[in-house]
Amino acid sequence: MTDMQARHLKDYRAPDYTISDVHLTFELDPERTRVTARSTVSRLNSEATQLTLDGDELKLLSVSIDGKPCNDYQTTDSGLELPLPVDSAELEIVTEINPKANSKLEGLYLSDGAYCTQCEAEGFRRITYFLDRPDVLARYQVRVEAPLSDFPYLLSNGNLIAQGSLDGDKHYAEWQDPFPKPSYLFALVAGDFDCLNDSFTTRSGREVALQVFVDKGNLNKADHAMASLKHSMKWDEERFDLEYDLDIYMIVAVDFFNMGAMENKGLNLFNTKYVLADKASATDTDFHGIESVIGHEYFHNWTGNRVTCRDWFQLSLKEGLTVFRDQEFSSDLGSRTVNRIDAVKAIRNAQFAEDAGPMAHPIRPESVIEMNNFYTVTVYNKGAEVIRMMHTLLGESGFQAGMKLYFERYDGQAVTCDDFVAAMEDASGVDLTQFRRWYSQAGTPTVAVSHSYDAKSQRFELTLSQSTPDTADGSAKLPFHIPFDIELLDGNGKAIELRDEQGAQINSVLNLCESEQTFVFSQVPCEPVVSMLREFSAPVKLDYQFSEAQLTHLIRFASNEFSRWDAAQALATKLILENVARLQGGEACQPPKDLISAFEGLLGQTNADLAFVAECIATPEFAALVDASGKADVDALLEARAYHREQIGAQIQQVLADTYANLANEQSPTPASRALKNQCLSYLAAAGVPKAKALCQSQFDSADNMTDSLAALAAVALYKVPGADEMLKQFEQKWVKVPLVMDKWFALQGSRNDEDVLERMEYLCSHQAFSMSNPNRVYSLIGSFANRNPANFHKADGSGYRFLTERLIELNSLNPQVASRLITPLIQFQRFDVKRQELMKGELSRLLAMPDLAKDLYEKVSKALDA
Ligand code: B3K
Ligand code: ZN
Repeated sequence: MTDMQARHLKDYRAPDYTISDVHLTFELDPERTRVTARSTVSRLNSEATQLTLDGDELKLLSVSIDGKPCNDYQTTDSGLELPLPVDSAELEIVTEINPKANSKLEGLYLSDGAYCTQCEAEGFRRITYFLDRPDVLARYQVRVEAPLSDFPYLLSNGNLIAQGSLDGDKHYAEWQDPFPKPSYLFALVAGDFDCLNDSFTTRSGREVALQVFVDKGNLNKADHAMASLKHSMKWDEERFDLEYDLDIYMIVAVDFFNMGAMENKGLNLFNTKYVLADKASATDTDFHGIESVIGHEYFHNWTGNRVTCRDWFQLSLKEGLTVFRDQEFSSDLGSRTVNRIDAVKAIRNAQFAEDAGPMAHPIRPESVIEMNNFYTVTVYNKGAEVIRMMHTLLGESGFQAGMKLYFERYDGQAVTCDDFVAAMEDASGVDLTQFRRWYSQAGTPTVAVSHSYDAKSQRFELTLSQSTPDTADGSAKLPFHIPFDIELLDGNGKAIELRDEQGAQINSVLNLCESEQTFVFSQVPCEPVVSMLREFSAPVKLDYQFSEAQLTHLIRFASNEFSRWDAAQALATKLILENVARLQGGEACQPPKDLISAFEGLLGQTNADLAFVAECIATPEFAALVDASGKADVDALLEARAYHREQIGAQIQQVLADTYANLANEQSPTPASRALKNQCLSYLAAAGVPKAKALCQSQFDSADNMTDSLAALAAVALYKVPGADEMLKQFEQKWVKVPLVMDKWFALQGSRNDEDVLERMEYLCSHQAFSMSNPNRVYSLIGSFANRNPANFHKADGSGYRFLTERLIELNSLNPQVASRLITPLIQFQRFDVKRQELMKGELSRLLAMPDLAKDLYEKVSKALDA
């Protein structure tokens, strides 16, 4: 029986023993790999007499201590216990593992014939018995042995120190990593690859060899990854004053990978999705994703590897900070506004829902059953928002001073989120006492806004009050320190200078620290329109009834582009929800008139950032609308949203068609121009205007890049434009041998809202290019069905929920981590009507009754049903 016990942050204890050096030898074999681990163990707690090591699915062959065989040990469900009443010892453990049978893709496994590893969070214990916890930092030396013909490349962390041939066809390589590291950063790869070589000269003049390893035949798709790596290295020197520290940096792309990528020291492992790209097969979004993930893993070298986490509850220490860093990297290299919009969408479309559901947790969780369940939008994305708020409060120079102090204090150590905040505080002098609540309290605060204006005294008062609803984790809800960025606009759209009661100029970021606070502004010549929460200055919801006129004013005049986008989205959301209410009352929907004229204005701006305009005119996602609804009426929401798109497409079809035509004729199209062009196309298809079919068909036929080809295909497939099936067939025939492109096809199929989609899903699950054992395929087909096909997933007869549950049952034994990622929409049932809630709960009960339910799913299902 698997251990379903939760572990708690409050129970953290420093380890009794540590391992300073470990020497690993791998004799690779698909089914019987032999691992010899020789560790130098030191006792930290002089009272300790027994060493307890973690282990999972290992066959133990032998144990010896200081060269003498030891039989006095015990294996348990979770590891190995042996008496060790000494201050130091040399421990040798030999285990045997079966990489071929490892379908969980944690520990050592085979991906399309290549050996590779994934150890974070607790995969190293599936390789050997070890102190598999992040506060045990050891120096690693690794020897890998394997047949030369199939595995010419033998890689591990650090520097290559020896290699040679062995008996028969075998050869070996030895690697040494000079930097002590926790076991989760260990990596090994053995296989046959094509390798792209390059180099980077650091600012201090050291030359670093760069290598990107890809499956044979894919070398021409590695250039963008390499360029992104070099940009990352340079950017981290310039913006954060951080230089790379080894002589070599390797990236290996593998097909079978549970998540995006992994920052193992000097040897990153990547999902092929975040490495391989060329114009023909990858979209602009893919290119951007690659740049950002390559950056993210590279930035971990300092924020994660050089300074790591004391325990897994501190995960946001490295993840929130590194997401913040990768967001800044993308913003410095590309459009800051569009990157900010993307980040905010992740919070509003997914993180708010997590806070409102059974898995709600603070960015530093207090209790965990399966650690892999906590690589969440809360820990990552809200964690990054918390770092960003500190950046707002301290300013760039204060923040960088904090980073400098953090590295001075903690380089080479495993530390806590509190240590990070203390460094920020000490370096800047800004008091972050109350701010720390963002680490311990879950939930999305709502800030309610009211105001009053006195024309005579020209005083404007803004009252902000905050409240946070209870969350499933039961964490406290004391007032947060909320940086609240505002702008006051006059009737002509001009910004009014912010002055306090005494008339002194003040900063646009207000510090809301109490439950309720009133801010008084003087010398305000007229009643202003207030732009609020500019740049999404805190991860909160606003409670303020903007009028349509105020929102259109903000769309036109807010000095900050993000605020203009935010106002456009708020207006669209407001109009869609008003139509939902009309439908519920048996009335007909009303066209979104004000929004339509705002869109005409936006599309008419000749010198605007086109990607920004594309984001402004985009329709809020179903998930964001559900969040804004409180309780969602699925059918009315879908109908109102579809009506909204049809109306826009139909009423401004001429402007959309003209914009489309201008952009389609551009001599040198850019990702931004494609984004806007394809947004126009999608509205025209949604409205079913007569020329949509021909436009889509001709774009599909003539596209020289995947962005355009996929956008045309999506427009016909999602809006039932005649000819969709033929185009899908053509696309399939062209790309059936390219798995990453087939993922796009699967994702599109999974999100089609046609009536027969479930039957088709059964067929697609048996498609030659599909496999339940490959996470990318599963996320594409099943994930898009569960997350991007609300009409079918939430079908009133429960067939969508049943379909997902059956796939989860399959995945529970095959790859529980993938199952656990997919279950999210099923556990977030609270937002839906009682009938749907019951259907979802019924499926969850079915899962809970399974005799061999993995703890990944157990944690989520049991919490959901308890709620
Ligand atoms: N640190 C890894 C994620 C590991 C997930 C383990 N289930 C990738 C990243 O965040 O950079
Ligand atoms: Zn990360």
